[in-house]
Amino acid sequence: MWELRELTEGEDPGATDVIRLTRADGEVMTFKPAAKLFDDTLTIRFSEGDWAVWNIVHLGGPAHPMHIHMTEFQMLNRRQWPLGPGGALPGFDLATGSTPNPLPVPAPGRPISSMTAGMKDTWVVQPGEWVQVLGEFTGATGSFMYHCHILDHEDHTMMRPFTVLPKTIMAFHDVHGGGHH
Ligand SMILES: [Cu+2]
Repeated sequence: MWELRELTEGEDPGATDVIRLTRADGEVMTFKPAAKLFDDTLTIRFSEGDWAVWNIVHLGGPAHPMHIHMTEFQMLNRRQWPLGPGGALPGFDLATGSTPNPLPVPAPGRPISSMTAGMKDTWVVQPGEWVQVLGEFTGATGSFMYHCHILDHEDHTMMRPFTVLPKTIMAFHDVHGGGHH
């Protein structure tokens, strides 16, 4: 499970671990992992009261019930790239951990049922899906987790921390965590 950061202007993406996506508005975004393992650097930091959209992108493998602690979320949309043989995502190269070319804008995915549309903290994310959920990080501060709810997955690197800081503390950090995770 990777936390992605968007490349800065002119930054060399290298040959491995490069994820290229096309947003619904046609803009191509290029990402590299900012963190992969539980003890890697903290990259997601909110100020209490922040609203944030989380983007969960599943590039192949089994379904994952993704669970985010601390607050509840509403699913904004769910899109789907078509899968190839064996459920693999064409366009994602396992050998380099990269999408050599930008993945196209995904098609509309599974419809959001009235049950799924309610406030939730866990969603089953299927391979090839790009899910966006919106949540308000209010009511508590501290360090929290998000993870896959399958214990074997959680114990094998599918768990990461994020923090919610009081506004007065957040003022000392110049990087703002919200908006693009
Ligand atoms: Cu999982």
